[in-house]
Amino acid sequence: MKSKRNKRSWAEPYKIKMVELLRMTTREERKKALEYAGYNTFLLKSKDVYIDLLTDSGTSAMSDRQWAGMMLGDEAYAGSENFYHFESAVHENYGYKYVVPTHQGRGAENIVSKIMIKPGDIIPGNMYFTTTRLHQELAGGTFVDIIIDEAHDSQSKHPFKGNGNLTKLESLIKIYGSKKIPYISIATSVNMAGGQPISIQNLREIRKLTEKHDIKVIHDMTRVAENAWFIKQREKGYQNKSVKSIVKEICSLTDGATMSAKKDALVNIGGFLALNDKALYEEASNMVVVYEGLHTYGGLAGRDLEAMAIGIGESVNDDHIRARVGQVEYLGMQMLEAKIPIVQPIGGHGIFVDAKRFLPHLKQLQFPAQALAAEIYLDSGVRSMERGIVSAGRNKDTGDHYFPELELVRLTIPRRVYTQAHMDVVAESLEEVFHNRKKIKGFKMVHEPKYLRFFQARFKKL
Ligand code: PM9
Repeated sequence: MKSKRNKRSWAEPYKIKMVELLRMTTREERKKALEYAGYNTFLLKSKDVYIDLLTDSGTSAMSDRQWAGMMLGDEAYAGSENFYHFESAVHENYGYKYVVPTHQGRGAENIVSKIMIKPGDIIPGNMYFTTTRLHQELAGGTFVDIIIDEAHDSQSKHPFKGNGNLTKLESLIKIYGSKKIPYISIATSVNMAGGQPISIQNLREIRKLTEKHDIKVIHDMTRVAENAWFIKQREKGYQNKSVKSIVKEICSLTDGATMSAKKDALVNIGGFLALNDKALYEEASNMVVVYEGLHTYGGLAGRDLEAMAIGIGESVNDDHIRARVGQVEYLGMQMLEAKIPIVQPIGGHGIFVDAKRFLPHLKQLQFPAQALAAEIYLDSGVRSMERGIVSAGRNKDTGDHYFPELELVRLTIPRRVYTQAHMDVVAESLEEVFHNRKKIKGFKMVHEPKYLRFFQARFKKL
């Protein structure tokens, strides 16, 4: 047996105080559940799911401190004590000057799009995200992808596949002029690319170029701490810096941010819009009363704001992030050992299976990732999510499907929820499905909602 003397595991910096019991199902029950759900994992009942890797959004386990904070909820309509704790947490950990709470990330996206985008505007960004792009479009804008080409290639091992391509950005500025570009939308840990980070160096270069043209940088900081961890691992000069200081440096290179606190910030509900510009903040804090609630609660209860304030602090702790990303890597390594095609490098919040390579016998319009997600659920009760042609939706002007290069199934790991043994079960299931892959049939879409179709679309087996 190989010696373990020099090995150090990523083990969790917490222990379990309370458990939630799960229901195990039979294959026959799962077959029926899939039919009921129109083969869309979003439409399954969670009681029918064994290991839920649909999303890392709002699915984290809160700490005892966060639960204790919930009991300190000051449920005043205006000026709740918890709002001020939350505001201080944003100042201390992210450094933005002003903040407006929202019920979740898309609430912030709605407000920032409404106050900054005019019809006809162009919003460059490092790969689209579903809700972000939709709000930009609803405000009259058009999103244009400026991420580096490597991000669209599941097998490229580029260490910073979230980087923006400066040449693409410069040419957009040349074509449209800076007056038509209200801001550039920069995500940390780019979700649709597989949870891939952007480097500080690239962010600095983007900052320099956009400053020259008086264009703002709005940061989608939903998974900023995971991005900071990869910077610490991969970028020269950052090995001895804390995740907290790297997070703050990232934020300092941007003018404002939208945040879905349901991810990195370890809460089940919550988000915010942060801004450095006072006039924009005034507009946002006025707009929030139309869509979310007063600017000191933004659609959240006082107790939610308190949990978010505490979660923000916990999220930038190095030990927390080491274990969080370590668990994702643990699952990814098992997939690689089994020769299952996944996006590489392994990302921060989940394993993204390349459905085009997994099911080469299916055409993209037969929805391979949707079919694969259904098959994984059928095999083991593990719920995952399609991140391919269904998620990409249709071009708002032509009505045609987008055909994204990446046709992926996302196995998203909730934070502080599952154990190493759960990860083993997931890997074993994927191996089994991979072994039987040739038998998997494609789908046709039989119900297609107008907005964000992946949430509610229904399918039939071909
Ligand atoms: N992301 C996710 O599962 C939940 C909804 S979409 C399936 O990945 C980014 C990068 C996100 C994100 C949500 C939002 C929206 C914005 N940016 O869900 O509205 O990953 O809190 O945030 C989801 P909310």
